[in-house]
Amino acid sequence: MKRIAVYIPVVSSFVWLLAAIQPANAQSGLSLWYDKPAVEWVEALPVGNGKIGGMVFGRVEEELIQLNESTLYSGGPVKQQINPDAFQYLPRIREALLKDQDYSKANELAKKMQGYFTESYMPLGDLLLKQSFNGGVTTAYHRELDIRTATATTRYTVNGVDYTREVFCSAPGNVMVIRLRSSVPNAINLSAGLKSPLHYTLAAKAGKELVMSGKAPAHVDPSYYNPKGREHVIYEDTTGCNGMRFQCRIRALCNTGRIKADTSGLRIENATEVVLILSAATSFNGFDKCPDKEGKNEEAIAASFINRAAGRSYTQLQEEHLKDYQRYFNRVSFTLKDTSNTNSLQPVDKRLKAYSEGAYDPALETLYYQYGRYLLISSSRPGGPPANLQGIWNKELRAPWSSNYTININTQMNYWPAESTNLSEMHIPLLQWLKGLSVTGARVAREFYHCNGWVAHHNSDIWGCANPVGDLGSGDPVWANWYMGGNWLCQHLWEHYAFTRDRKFLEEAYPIMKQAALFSLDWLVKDSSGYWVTAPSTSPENKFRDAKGRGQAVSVATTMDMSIIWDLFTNVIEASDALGRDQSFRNRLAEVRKNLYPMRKGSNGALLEWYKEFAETDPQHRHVSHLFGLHPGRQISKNHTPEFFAAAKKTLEIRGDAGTGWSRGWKINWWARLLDGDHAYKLIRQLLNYSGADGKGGGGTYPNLFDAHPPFQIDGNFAGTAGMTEMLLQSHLGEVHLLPALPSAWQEGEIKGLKARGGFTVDMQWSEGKLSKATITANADGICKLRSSTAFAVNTARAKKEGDDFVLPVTMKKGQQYAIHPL
Ligand code: FUC
Repeated sequence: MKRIAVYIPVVSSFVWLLAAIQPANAQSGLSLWYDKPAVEWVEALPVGNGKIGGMVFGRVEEELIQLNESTLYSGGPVKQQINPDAFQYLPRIREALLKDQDYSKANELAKKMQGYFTESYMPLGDLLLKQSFNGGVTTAYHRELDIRTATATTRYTVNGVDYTREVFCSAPGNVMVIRLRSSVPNAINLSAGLKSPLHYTLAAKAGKELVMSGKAPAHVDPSYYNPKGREHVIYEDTTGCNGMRFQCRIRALCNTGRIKADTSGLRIENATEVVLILSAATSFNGFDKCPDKEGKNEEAIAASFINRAAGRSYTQLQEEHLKDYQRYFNRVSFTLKDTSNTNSLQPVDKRLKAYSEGAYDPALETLYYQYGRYLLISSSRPGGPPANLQGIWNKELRAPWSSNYTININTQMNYWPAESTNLSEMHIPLLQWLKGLSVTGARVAREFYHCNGWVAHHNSDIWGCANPVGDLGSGDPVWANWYMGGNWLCQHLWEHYAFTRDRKFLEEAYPIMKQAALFSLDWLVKDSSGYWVTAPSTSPENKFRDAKGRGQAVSVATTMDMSIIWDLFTNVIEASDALGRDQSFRNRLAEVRKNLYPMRKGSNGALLEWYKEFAETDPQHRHVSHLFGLHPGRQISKNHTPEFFAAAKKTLEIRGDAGTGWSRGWKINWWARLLDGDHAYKLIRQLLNYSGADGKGGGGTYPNLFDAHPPFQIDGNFAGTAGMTEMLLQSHLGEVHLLPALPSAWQEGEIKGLKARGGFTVDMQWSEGKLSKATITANADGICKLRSSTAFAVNTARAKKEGDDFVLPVTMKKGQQYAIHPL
């Protein structure tokens, strides 16, 4: 008979225990804790090492850890020559747009220029841990994710025995480690099983290991694409490349008790402490290798990881993990004065709910901030693929939007906090992946458009899909036919250099940026007034009304296209200057840049999204693509383009504060760039709107603090962290602007370890809403132009008044540190 579990939470003693072991310099309150196990996936707690991802439910008798492996995708290398006729439509679409202004025709022609859809990110499977307690009642239940140690812990008491389960994913160890302990000897009776929604078989090894070997499908259709008369998950590809192999192994180690293994799983009896080590690997061998025929030996890889880890003690594995993780995590601390001091006595889901109803909880804001950094360290590690739409955490075979790379905003958004919050290394997977994308993108540029350079459209995957998707004509051009994915991603190459001043990196990145610029030079055409324009052109994923009132997507020179090209050319010009190469090419870009179709204001004072002042079909649309120049671009600013700065503000006022999770996240960044801290703060509250476990509360945040589009998308988490940083420090205009958008809600606080472009590290304190102390450290030689609304001095030099602010250029040498004294 099934008993009903009663969960009696334990709060205080555990919270104080944590406080006692806290490292001296770390921020406190960095734990997500709950008094009940997770029922829904968005209540489970994520752990990860960039390779293995786990969602820990914290259940008592039937623990579930849903598993992922970051390279496990359906499909294989992008197919070539999929639409060799596409280029023939380019002159026709241009004629329809530039001569006839026939947008319907342009839309139909755009469809003829599509390729196949991308592939999908796959779940690896489930780890099930069954423990029997002979019907005992559970008390003192507590589960948490401590983001200072990147460890998920579940504790409870049954029949007078205290049980503890700890889970972490070690990046240096390449494994997930689970330790189970009981307070009374020999009280652990456990079975561990693996299963997967993919094709798989199980085998037992050496009496203590369970091995799951499987195969990913050769193709999976996106969840939103369900043409009749065909399978949507296909395992056999008759045209050449079958899907990826994978393997997941789990081994049990214990000093006392007995372990048995067969194909039904591992069984452990009468143990006091059990350590389970889990490894996983796939045959993925790069974007251009068939993972079946030319795949890596996943079995050897998974075995080597588990063998290495099994040769170490739990303490050694834990130390190795902490040393690695904390090297990154501890670089930044962020505290806000919190006068309540009682919030952390509530579980996080209850706090979030109260917060979204208006409660004061600054520690939840700083927890959310650091959670974004935690998620990036856990989902994006050098050597692995970039974090996808769900980071690395996905349970669905046909995940929303294939859990791939949506590069018309979402993938870029994932990486906004990477440099500014001192996690530059975590940016590397994206930058590496771009190399492959530029190769597939060059093929697409040639095949689809007969252009030089490389191009990518709105969607991609681990295979570097670069073509417009849509299954040869079934995609809506409002998303499928957008040409700026590669150009925008190149901004990340430049930003990595801007923050790190790593010249060697820039030398390698420059050709990729240059090739994107070459595509753009070929892609631009002159309009009748002599401006360089893009045609066809879309503004993701919004439509305008044509003369007959019909919603249309395809037109000419959308503001986003022109802003992204302006940004790319500017970055290439600055890169060429920094490297001292390609003078004539950079001059050519500068010439073309002067004549790019300019930004314009509409009759309502807002920035125009399209070439003409069309009516919008959805004035509150979640995408506000035409504000690219405000953020993440640098074309619109208060001091350099005040007119467009005002127009951008008007645009956001009209768009409103609502939206999907990621849209709210972007708005934090925009309001920060508009130097309006209070409005940015309003959007933080919008982003931390409690969506509920079912997402019915709308855009915002799930009980496990994952971003809710809804459904779950990780981008909003990253945009939230980036946006809060942007409120405290900006450096995109050749200056280091301290506290540019401090909200009145954050009267007193401290942040340490932020990074600014130019290679600077910044620590700041403020009270009564004003800068009270700061230091700046140079990690490269250069001039640091400081800007603050508070008067300040560095040594004997006083900052000069400039507009509303005080500014002071400081010449710095690598390694030098200066104290900034507010006056
Ligand atoms: C774009 C957005 C959607 C969603 C999807 C992954 O299509 O418009 O809101 O974020 O990407």
